[in-house]
Amino acid sequence: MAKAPKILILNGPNLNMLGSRQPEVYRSTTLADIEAMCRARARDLGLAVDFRQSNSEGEIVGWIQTAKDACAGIAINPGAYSHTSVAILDALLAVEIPVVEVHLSNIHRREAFRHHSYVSQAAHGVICGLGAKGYLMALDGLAQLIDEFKGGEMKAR
Ligand code: CA2
Repeated sequence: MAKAPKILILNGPNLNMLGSRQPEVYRSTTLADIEAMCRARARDLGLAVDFRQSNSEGEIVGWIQTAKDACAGIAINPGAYSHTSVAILDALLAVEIPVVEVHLSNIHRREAFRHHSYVSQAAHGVICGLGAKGYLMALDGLAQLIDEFKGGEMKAR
């Protein structure tokens, strides 16, 4: 049987704190809850999952670089690095696999500094404001994008 295509799900700084504070913005779901939801959805879609979180920009860049050969797609919630990191943008532009950006909150209804995301320039799709369900939608979208890439309907970028 063919190996399930692997999706790298990346979470940026402070997302390990989910569920502990600011439930009015991020609800009460923990990152472990989100991981369990993603694993269940990935199983249904015939995908494998590598779920990671880091507070370090360099570590996230390194993981993106290794995904180029190891993974079929990336779902990323870059956290605050969305609004600051050209390094993460450059790494994503170089991988040549589908990328979907996810935010739990609607960044466009929040402070002005959250309205711009560098990462969006490398993303095939962006989902925000739908809480943890956004991660499941990212997986659904990636499953479709991977098929389109395979069929040659879509170029990496
Ligand atoms: O809405 C999102 O998913 C964000 O990526 C979350 C980031 C924020 O900087 C982005 O602008 C939008 C922050 C994640 C930190 O989450 C915490 C959760 C509980 C307690 C402290 C931080």
